[in-house]
Order: sequence, then C-alpha cells, then structure tokens
Amino acid sequence: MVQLIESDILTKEVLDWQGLHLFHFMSSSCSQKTRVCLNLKNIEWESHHLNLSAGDNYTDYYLGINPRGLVPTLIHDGEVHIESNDILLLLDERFPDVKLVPAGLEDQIAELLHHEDDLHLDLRTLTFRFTQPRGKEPRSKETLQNYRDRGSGTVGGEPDAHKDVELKFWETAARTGITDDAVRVSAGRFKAALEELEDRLQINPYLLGDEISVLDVTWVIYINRLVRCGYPLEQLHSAVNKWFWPLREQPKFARELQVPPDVQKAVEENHVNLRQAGATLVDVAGL
Ligand SMILES: N[C@@H](CCC(=O)N[C@@H](CS)C(=O)NCC(=O)O)C(=O)O
Repeated sequence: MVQLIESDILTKEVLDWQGLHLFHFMSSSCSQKTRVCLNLKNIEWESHHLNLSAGDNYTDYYLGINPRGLVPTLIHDGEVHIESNDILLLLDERFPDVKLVPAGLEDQIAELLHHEDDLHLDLRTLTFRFTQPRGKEPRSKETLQNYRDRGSGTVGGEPDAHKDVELKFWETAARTGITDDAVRVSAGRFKAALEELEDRLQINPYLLGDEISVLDVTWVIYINRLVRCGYPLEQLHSAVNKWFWPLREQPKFARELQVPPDVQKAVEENHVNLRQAGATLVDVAGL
C-alpha cells in the first residue's frame, strides 16, 4: 500500500481533513475505476476535481499532496493514499459492506492488478494517438519544469523514481510523437492481456468467478478506453465483448464514463481522418 508519510506531504492542511476526499479527473482511467468502486460500494466522498490537460496536477498545492503529480489521490481522515489499485484494496478493507475483493483471492487479485497497472503507460500511448488530437507537445516544457521542481519528490521518505518515468514519457512524446512502433508494442501487450481475459470468461461470468470484483471494474475501464481508440474488441475477443457491454452500461459505470459532446465530436472526426489516411489503430498495429 502506498500511504505517504508526513515528510512526503508539503501541503500540510490535508493532514487535518476528515472523511473521504478524492482528487481525480473526469476522464482519467485511474480516477474512473476508483469512482466506479466507490459507487458500487455506495460510499460517500468529497470531490476535488483537477483538469490534467490544464496542468492542475503540477501546481505547488497538488504536488505538495501527491509528489507523483498523478490522480487519483485519496485522503481518508488525514491519511494520504496514492496509487489507484492500492486505493481500491484499501477501500475494500475499510468499507466491507459490499465486497469487491472476494475472501481468499487477495493475493491473486493483488498480482492481477499489478499486471493491469503495468499496462498503464501503454493505455496512455494509445489514448494520445487515437482519441482526440492532443498536439505535438501534450505537456508543455513549462508544465514539465513545474513538475520537476515542485513537491517533496519523495514517497515513504525515499526519492521517488516514478517521477522520472513520467517525465520520460512526456519528453519522448514531445520529441518523437507517439510512434508506430510504440503503438505496435502497446497494442500487442493489450491483445495478449485480453486473450487471457477471454480464457477466463469462457468458464466464468466474471473475471474471477460468479461475482463482480475489482478486477472486472479495472478492466471495464481499460477496455472502454481501448474501444474509444478503435480497438476491434468484438472481432478479436467475443467473450470479453459480451461481458464488457452490459457492465459498461450499468449506471454506476456509465455515469463515470461520460464524455463531453465536444470531445466526442473531436474523437469521431479524428477517426474519420485516420480511416481516410489508413492510420487507424487497426491499420498501424496490424490487429
Ligand atoms: N499507477 C498510477 C497511475 C496514475 C496515473 O498515471 N494517472 C494519470 C491519469 S489516468 C495521471 O495522473 N496522469 C497525469 C497527466 O496526464 O498529466 C495509479 O494507478 O494511480
């Protein structure tokens, strides 16, 4: 579990906050899965919305709360928790009325969530190339300098290497764009992961058996994004497709996955242009 210690946190006021507070962004996948779990568990929480496109996550204030500058961050009675999957596991322990981590499956779930988290930058790679156009420099030099300079830079009192991984992603994106090679690698990883899900869903209605778990939530969110990128879900993974849509349409999921009409329009126009140019996700990745 990644719970920050006092020296990691420079925005000290949050240490006095009571109740449950979530820093999140409407269209961030990690925020979406956290909000869906909160909905499924009927937990009340206070919203602190950040706009990642506007660099709200790189202010002194927010980097003083989460030194990684990522969303989500959960604050529970003054404790600051980062890393969405750890947050989901923590919520399941502290609010057990609706269980999303079935008893006996804790270790297996932790491992499977770890694998899902490993694919996070692959999801970002595909998102930034195949949803709405993001421009040549998705995060400006000035924004990235703020990111470098601000916050404690530590997690658990130790210098945090995650920040360098993030900086490298944005700097590479600005230098080379999202390349065809990067797309092929990321799409290939997802295809392999979805083949494993397909096997699971041949024998069970949900990924880990007869009941919904956090693993279903996290994968619905990822797959929703892949579909938005033009991933051919129905053609490649029919059992996943059959499991995905009814869950995605449930109100506790659907309300967290809404897209503003102007963004939806931009995505659709982009897909038309990509089709005309023979440069869709299917074309580039050879799916
Ligand atoms: N492993 C982290 C990843 C968090 C993450 O990368 N969040 C993204 C949004 S989904 C973010 O904050 N991105 C920063 C940005 O786009 O500037 C977690 O699961 O919480």
